[in-house]
Amino acid sequence: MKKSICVIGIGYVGLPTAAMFATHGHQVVGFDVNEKAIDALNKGETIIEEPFLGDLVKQAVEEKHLVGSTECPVGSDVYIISVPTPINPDKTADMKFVESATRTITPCLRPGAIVVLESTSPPRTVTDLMLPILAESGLTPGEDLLVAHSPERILPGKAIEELRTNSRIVGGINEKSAQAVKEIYESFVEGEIFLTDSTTAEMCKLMENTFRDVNIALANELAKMSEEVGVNCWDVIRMANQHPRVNFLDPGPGVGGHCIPLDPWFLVEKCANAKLIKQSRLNNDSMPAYVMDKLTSLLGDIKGKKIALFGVTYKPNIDDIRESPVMHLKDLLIEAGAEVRICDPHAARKLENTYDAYDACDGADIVVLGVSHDQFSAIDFEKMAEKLSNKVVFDTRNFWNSEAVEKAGIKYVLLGDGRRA
Ligand code: SAJ
Repeated sequence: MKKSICVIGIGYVGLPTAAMFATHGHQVVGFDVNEKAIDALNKGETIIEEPFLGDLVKQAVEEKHLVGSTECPVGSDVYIISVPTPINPDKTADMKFVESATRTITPCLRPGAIVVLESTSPPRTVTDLMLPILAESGLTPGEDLLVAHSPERILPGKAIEELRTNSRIVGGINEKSAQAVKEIYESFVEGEIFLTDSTTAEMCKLMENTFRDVNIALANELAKMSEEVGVNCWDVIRMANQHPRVNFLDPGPGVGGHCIPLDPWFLVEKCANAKLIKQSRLNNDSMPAYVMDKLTSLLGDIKGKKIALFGVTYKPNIDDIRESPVMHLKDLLIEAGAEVRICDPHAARKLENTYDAYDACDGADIVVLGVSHDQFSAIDFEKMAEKLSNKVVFDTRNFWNSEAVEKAGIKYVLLGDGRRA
């Protein structure tokens, strides 16, 4: 049945979600305090690089099923909160956006309203933070006000596909709430929808990202240990992964994005037993400094060195630089007095100074591959070699073919390869 839906926060998750509901039979308002995002939305445009999102938003806006607004509509059937949940400098969750979104919608609620929290949040956010505020509406949660947490779990770069095909968790404050929210998402979710309580749903989401973080920490530790004992971690991973019950992730210069580097801290804050989780976070956060140390041992004093930095987004083939470990590495290099030339075809729009691949290499002392964007597979290493003043490449992702690099007369150094260190 057609519903009026208000999506609060039209960022990386809210906008795809709003567009999906709007193209699947519902009337949607995208509400945000960011006027730029709302203006763009009402022109049918997007300020986010995400495959298929632009066309979907354009279609929804042209069909008048999606409008942007800086004011929260009164009396919508459904309110979906998808605002950021950043962390404070002391690594506790900063819940001010969830709190203010909840306060904003409370006076707009009418009997029968449904409220869904999609933002990744610490355990007990729905019960302890949201419900007391929502109850100020005078409605009775679980009866004439249905509330649930249904965490977003889409992979940036594959958001539209995953919104449709992933399974979904709906954690209601009671069964009636969970069932009602399930029926709404069924309009586009093809995966299975699991019903549970809100705190279990919060834990599921946090532990999914924590699982990934802990496993990446293990891969990063393997990379460091491999350099200590003189083996190539990438060989170890390739062969160990042949074991039917082993599946190593990839080491790299650290873990970025707006989710995985943050979410495990929400557990550390709430649970004294989250010890492995905390250590894994620290391991992953140590990677930019570790890469910096490797560069220092390759180049000597970093001061005055020219570094060509290929790829600064938090992962390949997207434009998102939030919490990017390579941006952190860039800051460390600049602090140490290096001149850093960034080449990043995806982030170029967001950064002031970026260079074409070969201009970045002009006179450079080293090329650092930070992120393996597809475009970098087409690099002509002969042409690169002509530009470099010191012919060295440091690959943090095992992306470039060592033979092709070395054939061009460039020394190839690989993170986690103790045979070359
Ligand atoms: N990374 C590695 N090694 C790997 C895999 C990833 O170093 O083997 C790094 C990436 O380079 C990147 C970071 O981890 O810096 C995170 O990238 P990602 O692709 O693992 O995850 P995100 O942050 O883009 O999306 C995650 C997803 N969660 C899981 O896969 C469990 C996604 O499904 C969630 O919806 C999203 O977080 C979120 O919004 O919470």
